Amino acid sequence: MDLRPDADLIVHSRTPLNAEPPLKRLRASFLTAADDFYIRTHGEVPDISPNEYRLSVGGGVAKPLDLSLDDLGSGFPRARVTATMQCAGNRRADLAAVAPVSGDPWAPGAIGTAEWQGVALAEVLRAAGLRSMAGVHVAFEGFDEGETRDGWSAFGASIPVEKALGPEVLLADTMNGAPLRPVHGAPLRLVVPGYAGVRSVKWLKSITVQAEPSRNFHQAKDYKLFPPNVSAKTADPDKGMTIYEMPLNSAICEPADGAALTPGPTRLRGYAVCGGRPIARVDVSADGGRHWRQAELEEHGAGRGAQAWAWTFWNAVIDLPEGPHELVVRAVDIAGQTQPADPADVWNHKGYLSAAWHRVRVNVG
Ligand SMILES: Nc1nc2c(c(=O)[nH]1)N[C@H]1C(S)=C(S)[C@@H](COP(=O)(O)O)O[C@H]1N2
Ligand SMILES: [Mo]
Repeated sequence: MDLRPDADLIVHSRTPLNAEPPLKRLRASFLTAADDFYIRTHGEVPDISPNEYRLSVGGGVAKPLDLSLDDLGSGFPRARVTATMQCAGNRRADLAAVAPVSGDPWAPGAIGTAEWQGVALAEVLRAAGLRSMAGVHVAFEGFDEGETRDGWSAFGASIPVEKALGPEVLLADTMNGAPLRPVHGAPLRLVVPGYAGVRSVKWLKSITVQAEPSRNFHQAKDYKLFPPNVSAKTADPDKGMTIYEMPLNSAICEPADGAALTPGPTRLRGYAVCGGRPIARVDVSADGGRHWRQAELEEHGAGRGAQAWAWTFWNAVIDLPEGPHELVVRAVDIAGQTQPADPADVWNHKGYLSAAWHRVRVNVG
């Protein structure tokens, strides 16, 4: 199988393959290079022959479809979106430092941004004669299977129809102008900008319009947010909040945690992201959050306002005297909402949506 060389990613697990880039490389380019894009899989990467590939569209539609890649290419207009993909477990390591959580201890690298191209999901749903709109869900299944707490099952997820009809939601076949790599979902994956990566089903096999959210393990039993007083033993999956939209978040990518620096002006670089809402401001501190100053927000392509689906890159220069320093970042969105100061305030036993101020300790000497 054509697995990409991943020797230079930080590998959390080999089977299934879960890996993230070092933060310095993540920050190297606004559109994340394929070699630097995090990989999150729940089973084995399926081997799919493009010639035999079929996507089925069924359920509550007037005209069920069975589409080849050629059908998709010739029957629908091309669409594109620049969007950030982020795992619901991004930055989980910060929550694991508060108290034990389940899942891989991702640093802030379970995130990446690409220009995705393909066809709009809405166009395909319309061609299939989507019947009902209100309260309907669009469910997806992938060709991959894996081990879950409930046994062996295919990967699946769903999104509410209102989101599914958004022009930003794509059935994508390319990433930054190149064909999707097998690990990222070739030949066709869903891309749901603003939502947790888990909803962007890779190796897309079927689309089903239905009255309820998917009953697939990953939708119905996993990727739920629980209050801090609920444990793995007491959690009732039906009572957890299904994770769709991602919260406001930010991270310092440079300097690295634990870096040894020389005294003087030091440039901090990082990202800020908010599932759909523009970033209004990024604050940085060199003293653990007692004093703040504003970072410069970098413009890319069409400008920040046009890129609510993509992250915002920021940088700031701070004069650091000798000694240990705690560098901190927090972002503010256009509603004036900001991030919690302390990971303990958002701790949950599954370690999802870790979005407290990001802190990096450096030594200047
Ligand atoms: N079919 C399938 N789709 C999937 C997954 C998977 O294991 N199987 N993982 C999901 C999760 S949890 C995330 S975060 C993203 C990761 O996409 P990437 O590996 O391309 O970065 O894919 C999502 N789509
Ligand atoms: Mo994920």
